[in-house]
Amino acid sequence: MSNNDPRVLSMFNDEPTACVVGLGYIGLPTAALMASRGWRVFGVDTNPRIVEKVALGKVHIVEPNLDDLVQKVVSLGRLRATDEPVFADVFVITVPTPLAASKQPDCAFVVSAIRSIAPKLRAGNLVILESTCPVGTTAEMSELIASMRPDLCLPSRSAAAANIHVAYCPERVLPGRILIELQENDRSIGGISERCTERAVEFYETFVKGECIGTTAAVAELVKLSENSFRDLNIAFANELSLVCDRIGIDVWQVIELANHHPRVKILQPGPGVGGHCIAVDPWFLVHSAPDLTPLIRTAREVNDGKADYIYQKAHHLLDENSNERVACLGITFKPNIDDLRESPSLEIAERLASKFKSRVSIVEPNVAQLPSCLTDAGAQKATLEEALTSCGILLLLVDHDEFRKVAREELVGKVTIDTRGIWKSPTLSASMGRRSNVRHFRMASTVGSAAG
Ligand code: SAJ
Repeated sequence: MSNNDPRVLSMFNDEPTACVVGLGYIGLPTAALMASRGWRVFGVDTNPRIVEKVALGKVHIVEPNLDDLVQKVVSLGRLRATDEPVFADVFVITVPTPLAASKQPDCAFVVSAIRSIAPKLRAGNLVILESTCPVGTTAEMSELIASMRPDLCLPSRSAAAANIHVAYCPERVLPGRILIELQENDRSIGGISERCTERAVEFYETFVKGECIGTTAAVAELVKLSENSFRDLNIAFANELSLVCDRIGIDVWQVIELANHHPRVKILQPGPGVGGHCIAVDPWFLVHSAPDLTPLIRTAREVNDGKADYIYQKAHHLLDENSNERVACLGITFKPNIDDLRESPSLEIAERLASKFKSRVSIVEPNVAQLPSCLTDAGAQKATLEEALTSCGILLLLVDHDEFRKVAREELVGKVTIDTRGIWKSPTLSASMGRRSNVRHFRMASTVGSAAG
């Protein structure tokens, strides 16, 4: 059945309503998209500033085209922001599941979201959990609702008699492409019972163009953890390779580029570590579920975290060696061209340098209006790219923002650089054969992401 097909929506009722709990990076785009596809949506958040903003048709996150869509659906009255759940046909939970200091998953927000919707549930409702969770959480949430609402029948008690449907469907969208991927990506949709899966698949087919694939809740939970752990492992391989190349003085990007000419090899890119709220976090959920069986997944996390420390030590050494020079940290977000600082290894490196070297540290971050206080309190200064290129002898490239890619190589002459993303690297041998004398214009401090030339 095609997307936005009236027959699909009519499976719910004439004007189906949904309550999306958690208006963050996933919840707000999901709520806005659903509102544009025939749903009357209530977006719920416990943060009054977010509710206030969305109620005015504004957004609190940077994501292409989201501002226009939210403005449109709010002005049409299809999306309303509120601070507590209302009665609806479908409830979608999109709250964060952070990692506790002990590296254990913290599902407190999910539990409190479920507690907040439980009083509003009515027979026939569908409850969907999208937050990344340890395996078994969806079933536990079904049981939590059962304990709070003995008047309802939950599928974890009786699949046949259930009058509330509960399912898990992880989000898998990439920041920067969220509105596109929300519609186009395939979805793994796992109910507590077969009937729950069917209902949830019907729901997603109202706004997803990708394939909606039914499974069980536990499988869908593990699929999500596996996807992000797989990517973390692959990035860890690239990061480990970059350390080996640094020690023996070989350009890691040239190695990767050439290895990737093999038809069955696709090595990812090294960097200053892995950030974001997903890949840097989710593998620990798997490790937590079976610590004795997951040495590879744990080690990948440690390798990626260790890369940030390695870069910090390199920069520290350079600042010690060049005691009259200042360092510019270029980029502090967790990946390029976004404003998201969550779990950012670049921010961690900049913060450690700032606490040690104070005003010798400048920060260039075009996507963030105000530097976090951990940097300013330590004495680091915000600078424009031009200012940094003029006043800093050491350049620490941490994020491959478009602005940094455009820096002319002549601007780097005489600077000491650590290019953790390989954007200022020399051309590969084959590409540079005819112009090898042009390759080495500036002093590279490290082959961790730089060409020795
Ligand atoms: N990174 C590298 N080298 C690479 C690729 C990425 O160092 O070759 C780093 C990035 O710089 C960044 C981190 O990894 O610090 C994560 O970036 P990402 O682009 O790989 O992923 P996220 O965190 O933006 O989104 C991931 C995606 N998951 C997968 O690709 C398996 C996305 O599809 C998920 O929806 C998202 O996690 C999530 O919400 O779970």
